[in-house]
Amino acid sequence: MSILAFDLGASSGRAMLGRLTDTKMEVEELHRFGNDPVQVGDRLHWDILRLYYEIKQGLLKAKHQGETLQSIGIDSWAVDFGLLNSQGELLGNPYHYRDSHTKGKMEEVFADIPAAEIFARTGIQFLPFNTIYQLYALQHAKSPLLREADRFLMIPDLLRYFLTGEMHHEFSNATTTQLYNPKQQDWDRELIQKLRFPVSWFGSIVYPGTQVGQIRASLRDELAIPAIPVMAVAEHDTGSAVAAVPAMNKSFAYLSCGTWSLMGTELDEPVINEHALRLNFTNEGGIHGSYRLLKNIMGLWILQESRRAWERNGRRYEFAELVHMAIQAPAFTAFIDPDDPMFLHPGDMPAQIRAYCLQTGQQAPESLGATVRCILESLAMKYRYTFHLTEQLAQKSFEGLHMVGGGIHNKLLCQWTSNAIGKPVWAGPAEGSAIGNLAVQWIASGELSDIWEARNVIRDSFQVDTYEPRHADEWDQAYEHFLQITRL
Ligand code: LRH
Repeated sequence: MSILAFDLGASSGRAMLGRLTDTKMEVEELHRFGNDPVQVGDRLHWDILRLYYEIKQGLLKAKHQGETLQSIGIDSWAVDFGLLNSQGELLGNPYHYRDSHTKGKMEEVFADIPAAEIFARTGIQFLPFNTIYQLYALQHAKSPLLREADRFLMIPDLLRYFLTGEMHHEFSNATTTQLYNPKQQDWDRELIQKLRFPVSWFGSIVYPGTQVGQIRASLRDELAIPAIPVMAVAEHDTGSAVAAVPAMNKSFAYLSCGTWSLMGTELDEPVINEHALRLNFTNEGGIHGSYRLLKNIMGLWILQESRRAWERNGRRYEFAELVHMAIQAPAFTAFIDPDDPMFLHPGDMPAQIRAYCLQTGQQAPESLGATVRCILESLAMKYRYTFHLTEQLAQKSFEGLHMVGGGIHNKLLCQWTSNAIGKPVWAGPAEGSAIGNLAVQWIASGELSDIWEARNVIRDSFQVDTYEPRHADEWDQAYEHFLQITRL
């Protein structure tokens, strides 16, 4: 028997088939597909029906390969959602969290409800695109969607609903809305009411590892497949990625490295205090009641978006080529703060980087190599900064850093991260989210006893590369310069 994980990222998705032997996990990529957002006029949307189509393709490929699926689970990026009418039909195409309609909305909400109160209730970091501000933006724009809407489902909840016909809210993703209260272990209905969002949209919450339906009859007929159980996993991809961190003990730091870089640690309880509020750390729900104390760092998005800009100008570069150019460029000539809001929305990233450098009195990178070098060095520096903040907040000292996710294919970034933090980096597995998704399904079926057995098996099954720090003095000096430039 095998199981299937659908892992949907902000630029691509995949269907990964998992098999468990006595001691090892085996993962096979059955289907991979693009997930390109679609700009329509001023709005940026996800192509949700295409994603559902690709999920069906994954199911068909499993069938054609003769697999008997024990269960399936879906994880995706957080914060985004669909609205459904009273007949259970999707209203419109979900907005992309990088759509500009949330600009300035967070501050408008604070005028009504102070940030400190929102944080005390939810423990979630302030990102302008959190679900709470997206809903507020729709309300503010008097969107007709809100008049018609009867239910609200996060992206994996929505796709799961398409598959099963059942509506549930999965816990890990629900926490990212900034409308969930970890103390009450439920939606914060008071907060929802204060914002005048309909409380009836927010139904009961299910936890990772719960069976939440099976493939509905119409889809079974359409694809000629049997009734496969559908499981709630850590449906927030970062939750699944952290479940797959091959840590040896409870005290570990991780960096989930993809379009976003998510850095932090796993704890039994959320850290909701003034310090966490000031540093803008988050407490996202994880598996088996754990919380991820972490911070979002803009991540490889800046490089992906730069590459798109260069492609628009006529040439598509492979990431390996860009990394090679970065190695040839001189070291530490310009820094950016990757988390400056000017890098959040789609646009001409190389031009934005030049503008940032000029504004901060630096020489702007002109060549591709210098631009890529600036991005990767700045990311490594921001990792160092965030690593220290995580240690402070968690009151722990970490021996090194686990890196998981597709970003670890960028070996230069792994090495520079190790150089920057002055500690070893253990990089792997690259398919963290899919593996964490599979692991939760195996724990639910009893084939793995718990997350620690799962992490041991993951460590034995997948490649993990160690990077030791190099050139410590140069990186220390450059870090001081980075702090001055970015005023962190
Ligand atoms: C990473 C991620 C991250 C969220 C962002 C919207 O894919 O889920 O954890 O903050 O997307």
